[in-house]
Amino acid sequence: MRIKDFGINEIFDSRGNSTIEVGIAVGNGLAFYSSLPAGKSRGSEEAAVLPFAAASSAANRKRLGAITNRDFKTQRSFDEFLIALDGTKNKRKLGGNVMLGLSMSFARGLAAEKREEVWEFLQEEFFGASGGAAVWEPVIFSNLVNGGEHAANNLDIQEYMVLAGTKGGVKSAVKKLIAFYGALGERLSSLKRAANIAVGDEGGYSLDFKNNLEPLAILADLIREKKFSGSFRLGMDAAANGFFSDGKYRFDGKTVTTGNLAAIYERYFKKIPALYSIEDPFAERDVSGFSLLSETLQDKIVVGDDLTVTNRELIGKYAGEGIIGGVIVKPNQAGTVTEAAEALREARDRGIKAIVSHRSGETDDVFIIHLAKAARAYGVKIGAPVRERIFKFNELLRIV
Ligand code: 2PG
Ligand code: MG
Repeated sequence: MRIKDFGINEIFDSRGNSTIEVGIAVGNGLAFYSSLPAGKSRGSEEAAVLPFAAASSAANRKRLGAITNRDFKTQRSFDEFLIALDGTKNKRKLGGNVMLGLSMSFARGLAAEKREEVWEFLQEEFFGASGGAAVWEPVIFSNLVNGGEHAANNLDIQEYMVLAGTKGGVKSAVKKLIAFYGALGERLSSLKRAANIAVGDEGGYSLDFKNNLEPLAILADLIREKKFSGSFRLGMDAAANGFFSDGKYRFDGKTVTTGNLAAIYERYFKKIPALYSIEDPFAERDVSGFSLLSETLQDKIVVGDDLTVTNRELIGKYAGEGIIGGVIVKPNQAGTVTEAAEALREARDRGIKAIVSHRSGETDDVFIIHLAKAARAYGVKIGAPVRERIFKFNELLRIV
């Protein structure tokens, strides 16, 4: 495919922050657009994000001019060209956001040229014709209580998620999640005597709690009462970079060590049998915590996010050491579609669970759902089933 022209526009994400939309024109009047989400709790090794002004500066447009009027036959060859053109480790020259926008738009263009859905094209390009399993029954990681950097409440833990299985169909899972979200709102407003409950960045409820355990206990009780135990489990994203400093954690108002925190999490898993996964339980630099906790968890998983930043080598390393049983894949941590696909392949080859994820600042772009389907990923992490988050749920309904 040959790119005739490209454009970078300023748009706004779900927090009202500036982000970019990147388009390519490929001739015959055809153009393809992609928009970029933004993280707030970020790993230090994520691909660089250039603000709109720098992304669309004359100097950057000049550098990017090299992609026009050149033939690229595959997604990989286009992405490798971008990576070489940028030439930095963290994509700070062209901007990881600019590169991923071009890369996603290029994938959309190649898929259209082949008259295929984006997921079909990605599957053939990166995951073998069938992508592995014949059916795809992703677990939906839906964040229903928000804390940490995503909310103004007193929770240190960033996300309390319901993990909804889709063996009975995506529609039935989404309907159950929506009903459960409503029931949870009513339960919280009666428990906390609050007529209005604030929501956080990903649509989950964000009022104050007694401690970091209380939301889990409330969720587990409600799952039992609603008789959803067969289809719902629970997960957390601690995003522990956010409450780590000087080698210690600030948790429930106390300063605790890595060992203390591991013991606290172990207690959570014992108390709440429905709890299945915990993401970034320790800061990305505190790898010892990950090994401490994974040793004690048997049929539960520790998931890497800020720890692994959608990087194939890091995923291979930590999966190889047995300290993660799952990994978050966010294309904008990596900066090209090819690198995100490689991260997914690495997870598959290492036998750990991959969960393709949104960011806390989102747009209406649904590319990640196609990537997840192409890879037959274990899960998709897409927020509460409301507001701007619903676009990803609706794309799942359409393509699964
Ligand atoms: C996370 C994400 C998404 P952010 O930590 O997993 O839920 O948050 O996009 O702010 O990094
Ligand atoms: Mg995370």
